[in-house]
Amino acid sequence: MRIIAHVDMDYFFAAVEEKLDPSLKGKPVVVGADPKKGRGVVSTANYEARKYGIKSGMPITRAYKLCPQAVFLPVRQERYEEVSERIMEILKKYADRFEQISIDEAFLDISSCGDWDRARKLAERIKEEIRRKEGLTCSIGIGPNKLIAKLASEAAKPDGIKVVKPEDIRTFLEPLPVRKIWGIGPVTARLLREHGIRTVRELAEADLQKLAEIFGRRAWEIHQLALGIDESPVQEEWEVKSVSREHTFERDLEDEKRIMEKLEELSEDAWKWLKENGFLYRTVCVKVRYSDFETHTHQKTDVPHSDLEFMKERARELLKPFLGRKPIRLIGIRISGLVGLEGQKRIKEYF
Ligand code: TTP
Ligand code: MG
Ligand code: MG
Repeated sequence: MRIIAHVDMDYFFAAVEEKLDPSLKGKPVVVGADPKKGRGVVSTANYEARKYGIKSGMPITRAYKLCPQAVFLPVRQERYEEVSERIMEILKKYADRFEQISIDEAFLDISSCGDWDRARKLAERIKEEIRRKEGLTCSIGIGPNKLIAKLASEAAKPDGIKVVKPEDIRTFLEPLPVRKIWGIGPVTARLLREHGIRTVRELAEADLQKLAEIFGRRAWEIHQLALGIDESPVQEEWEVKSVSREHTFERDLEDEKRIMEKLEELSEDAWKWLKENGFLYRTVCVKVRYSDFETHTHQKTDVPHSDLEFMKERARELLKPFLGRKPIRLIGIRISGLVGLEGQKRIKEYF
C-alpha cells in the first residue's frame, strides 16, 4: 500500500516575515508589490489580511483598498529560499522518497510507515520539528496518492493534519469543484462547466463516451482523477552525496602492506557510515598523494552494492597501479553514487 504525504507551509512568505519581526504578529500582513507604485500583485497575505478578502495574485492596489491599515512588505526572496532549504532538509529525513514541488511544499512517500495511524504520528512529528526549529506552521495531507494528499493538505489548513484513507476518498472528493483537482486547469474546468459538470461527483458519474467527444484521449485521464485514481510516483531528484575518509601518514611510507592495510581500514570506516545511514554505493574512488605532493585519484562505478568485501576489493584494485613508485604521504577513499534507503530506515526508527 502506498502512503503519500503532502506538506505545505502556512502563508509562507508572510509567516517568515512574522518570524523575523514578531511585532507583526496579529496584524494583517501583505507581501508583494509596493502599493504606492500602483502596479504589481500580492504574493501572499497572512490570515488576518485574508479576512479582508486579500489573496495571492490580486492587484496590490485592490489589496490596499480592502485593507489600507495592513503592513505591506516587499518580496524578499532570498530570505524565503533560505528558510525553505532548511525546511526541505527536515522533510527529506522523514521520506522514503521526496519530491519538492515549490518553495513551500513537497510530497513525501511514507509508505514504509505501513498504516494510517503511524502516518499521522509521523506527520505530528514533522510539524513538531518544523515548529521547534523554524517557529513556523504547516499543513499536512495524507492519502493513498499525490492527488488525494495534495487536496487533503489544503483541507487541513491552517496548521492541521488530514488523513484520507482509500475508503474515505469518495466522500472527501465528490463535493469538491472540479478545478480543485491537480491536473484540471482553468480551460478544462470551463469546458466541463459548459457541459454542466461542476463537481467531482458529476465528473465521476459522467459518461466516458461523452467525455471522449469533448476531450479526446485526455478524457480517460480526467475521469480517473475524478475517481481519485493517480498512480504518479513521488519523483526523487538525483542527489549528489558521498562519504570520504583519508589519512596522512606520520612519515612517508613505501611499505605496500601497511598502505593497503590503512586503505582497508578507511574503507571499513566509510562502509560503517553507509550502513548506519542506510545507503548502497556505486562508486569507489581512491586518492593517493606522494611525498612530493603529486596527487592522483582513480575511480570505478558499478551497480549498487552494500557489502564491505566488494568495496575493499575495488579499493585494492584502484590503489595497486600507484604503489612502488614513490613514498606515499596520504591515501584516501571516497564513496559516492549513493542510493538512499535513508528515509525508510528513519521511519522505522520512530516506531
Ligand atoms: P502557497 O503555498 O500557495 O500559499 P501560502 O503559503 O502563502 O498560503 P497557504 O497557507 O494557503 O499555503 O504559496 C507559497 C508562497 O509562494 C507564498 O507564500 C508566496 C508565493 N506565491 C506567490 O508569490 N504568488 C502566488 O500567486 C502564489 C499562489 C504564491
Ligand atoms: Mg503554502
Ligand atoms: Mg504552496
